[in-house]
Amino acid sequence: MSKPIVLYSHATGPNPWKVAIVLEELKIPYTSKFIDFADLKKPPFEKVNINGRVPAIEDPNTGITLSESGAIIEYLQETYDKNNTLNYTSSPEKYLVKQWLHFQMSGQGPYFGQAVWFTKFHSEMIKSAQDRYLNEIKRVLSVLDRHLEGKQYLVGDKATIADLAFVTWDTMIGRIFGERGNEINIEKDYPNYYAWDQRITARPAVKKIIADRQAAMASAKH
Ligand SMILES: N[C@@H](CCC(=O)N[C@@H](CS)C(=O)NCC(=O)O)C(=O)O
Repeated sequence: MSKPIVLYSHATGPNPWKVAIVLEELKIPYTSKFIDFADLKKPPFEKVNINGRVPAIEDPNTGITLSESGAIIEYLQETYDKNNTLNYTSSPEKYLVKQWLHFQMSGQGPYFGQAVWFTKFHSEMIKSAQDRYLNEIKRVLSVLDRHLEGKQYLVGDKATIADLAFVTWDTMIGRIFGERGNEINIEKDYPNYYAWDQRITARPAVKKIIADRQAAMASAKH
C-alpha cells in the first residue's frame, strides 16, 4: 500500500476536513498535521502553500504538494479511486460532478465563510452584512433543495466527491446562525436538502470524520 499522505489541517476550519472525508472514504493512509492559524501566513508553512491556508497535502507516493480543497479531492479521486466509486467516467455525469464541486467551492464555501466572519469575528457587528451572508446560506440551501427534488444524490445514483464536499460547511449552519437560529428551519424549509444531508452524514467515513473534527475542536479548546 501507499505511504501516508500528509494532510495539513486545522481543528476548526471546515476545508481540511473535506479532504479528510475523501481520504477516509477511499481508505488512503494519511497523517494530519494541525497548524495554528497564527503560523499559516509565514514560513515554513508558506513553502507548502504560498496562499497560507489549509488544507494542503504532500503525497510522498507521487511527489506532489497541493493546496485548494477542491483540487485536492479531485487529485485524490483521480489518483486513488481506480474504480471511480466517487465519480463517473461518463458524460455528462463527470462534468456535472465538476459543476457541483465548483459551486461548492465558489458558491457555498466563501459565502458561508463570510457569514462566519461577519457574525463572529468582524470588529463591528454590522446587521446588513450579516443579513447578506445569512440570506446567501438560505439561498444556497434552496438551490440544493430544488435540485435534489426526487433525487438521492447531486449527480446520478451514487455519492460523489461533489456530495461529500458540502458536508463540512453544512454541519456549521446551526452555529453560524447562533442566536438567530429561529430564522432557519432546515428540515421544514429544505426537506430534500435535509434528507440528502442525513444520507451523506450517515456514511461511516463521514461519521468518523465528523467525530474526529469534534474531538480536535474539543482538545483545541484546552
Ligand atoms: N479555497 C480554499 C480555502 C481555504 C481556507 O480558507 N482555509 C481556512 C481554514 S478552513 C484557513 O486556512 N483560514 C486561515 C486564514 O485565512 O488565515 C480551500 O478550499 O482550500
